[in-house]
Amino acid sequence: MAEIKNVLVPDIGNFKDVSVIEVSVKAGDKVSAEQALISLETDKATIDVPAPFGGVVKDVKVKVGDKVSEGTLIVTIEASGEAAAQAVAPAAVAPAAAPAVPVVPATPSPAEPAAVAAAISAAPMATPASGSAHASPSIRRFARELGVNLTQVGGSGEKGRVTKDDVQNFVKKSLAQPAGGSGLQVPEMPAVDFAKYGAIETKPLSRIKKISGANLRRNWVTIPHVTQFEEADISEMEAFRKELGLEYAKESFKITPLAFMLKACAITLKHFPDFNASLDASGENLVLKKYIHIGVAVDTPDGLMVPVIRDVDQKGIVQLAKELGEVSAKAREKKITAADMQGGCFTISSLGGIGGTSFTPIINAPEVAILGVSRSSMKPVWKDGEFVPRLMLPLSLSYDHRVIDGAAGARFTTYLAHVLSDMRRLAL
Ligand code: CAO
Repeated sequence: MAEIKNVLVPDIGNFKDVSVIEVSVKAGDKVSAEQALISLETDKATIDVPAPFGGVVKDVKVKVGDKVSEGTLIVTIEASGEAAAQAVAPAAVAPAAAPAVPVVPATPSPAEPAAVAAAISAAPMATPASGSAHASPSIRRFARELGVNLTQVGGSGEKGRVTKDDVQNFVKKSLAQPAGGSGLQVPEMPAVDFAKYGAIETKPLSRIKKISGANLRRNWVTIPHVTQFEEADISEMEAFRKELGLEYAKESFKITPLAFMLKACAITLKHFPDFNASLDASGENLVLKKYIHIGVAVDTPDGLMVPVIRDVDQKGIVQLAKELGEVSAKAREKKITAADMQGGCFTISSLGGIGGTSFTPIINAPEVAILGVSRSSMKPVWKDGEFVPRLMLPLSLSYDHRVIDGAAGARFTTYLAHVLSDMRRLAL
C-alpha cells in the first residue's frame, strides 16, 4: 500500500540555516527518484536536494526564503509500488557522508577566472559563458536539456539568479523569432577527421578561451561592427614619454604609450558621450555613463583578460602607468578578480608592443566601441612643402553601428588623433 514518507534535508556538510532559493515541486506533482525538490544556497555553493525515491508530492513544508539545516522536513511524498517497498526509514535522508547532492560554486573564487568571462572580450573580445551564469544545478540541467546557453538568459530571481521561468521564456522568445532573425542560426561546423590527412595532436582550449570564445562569437554575430582607421602623429608625445621615463626610471612601473592612450581616450569619450554608453536591455535606449572606466586587454599565457581602470579622466599619466603595470601583472599572475573586470565603458586593445599596422577589434559588449592600437613607426609626412619624418601611431576604432554613425566614428578618431598629437590637450 502507498505510504507517506518524510523527506528531510540531507547531510550538507557543516552548513546550518541555509536559505531555500528555489522550490521546484508542489503538492500533487509526480516526482521520480533523484529529481530536484528544492535548491539551497550557502555563501559558498548552490545545492539541489533530490527526491530519494519516486512518488507523488503530498505536501511541501518549505518556501523560498526559509532557512533549513540537516534534518529539516521539506516535503512529504506518497511513495508507491517498488519505491514504497524499498524506501528506508520515514526520515529518508540523503547519505550520511558528503553530498549525493550536486554542489555548484555560487560565486567563482577570485583566483578562478570564471567571472573573467565578464571581462574577456577585446579584439578579440568577450563576456560570460554558461559557467558564470547564476543558477541552481536543476536549472542548469534544465537549460542543458533544452540546449540553452544560460549566459544569454537574463536572471529575474534574487541576485540575478536565472529561474525556470526565465529559461522557458527565453526558449519561447527564441522560437518566436523569424528564422535567421537573430543572425545566430548558422549551420553547424562539420566534424573533420584531420588525422586522415597526417599526424595531429589535440590540445584542449584554456578555460579562459572557452569562456571568451562564446562571448566573442555572440558579440561578433549580433553587433553590426564598422572599423574606422586613423593615424596619430605622436612625435611630441613620444619625446615627452621618454623624458618622463628617465624621471621615473627607478620606479617599478614603466611609462608606456598606453598610459597616454588611456588619458587621450578619456578626454575624447567626454567629448563624444555616445561612445561612453550602452544600449539598455530593450535596445531602444542609450544609457549614457557619467563615469569613465576603461578596460585594457591584457595578453596572458591562458588567454585574454580585460581588467578595468576606473575614473581614468580623474587620473594623471603617471598614476595611470602605475595602475596599468599593476593590473597587467595581476592578470598574468591569475590574481585578477571578477570585480576588477566589471563596469568598463570602453576598451583599449593595444598590440603596439608586438607589431602590426592595423586590426579590427571586436566590441566588448555591452560597450559600443573599442580602440585597437598598433605599432607606431616613422613615416614621411608632407608638411609645409616638404616631407618630414614623424612618428605615426595607427588606430583602429570598431563601433556599434546601431548606436554610432559613420560620421561620428570618423569624428571620434580624428579628435583622438588630435589630442594625441597635441600634448597640451591631455592636460585639459
Ligand atoms: N608603438 C610602438 N611601441 C609600443 C607601442 C606602440 N603602439 N605600445 C607599446 N610599445 C612599446 C612600449 O613602449 C615598450 O617598449 P620598451 O620595452 O622599449 O619600453 C614595449 O612596446 C612593450 O610594451 P608593453 O606591452 O610592456 O606595455 P604596454 O603598456 O604597451 O601594454 C599591455 C600593456 C598589458 C596592454 C600589453 O602588455 C599587452 O598585453 N598587450 C596585448 C594585448 C592584446 O593581446 N590585445 C589584443 C586583444 S585581441 O586578441
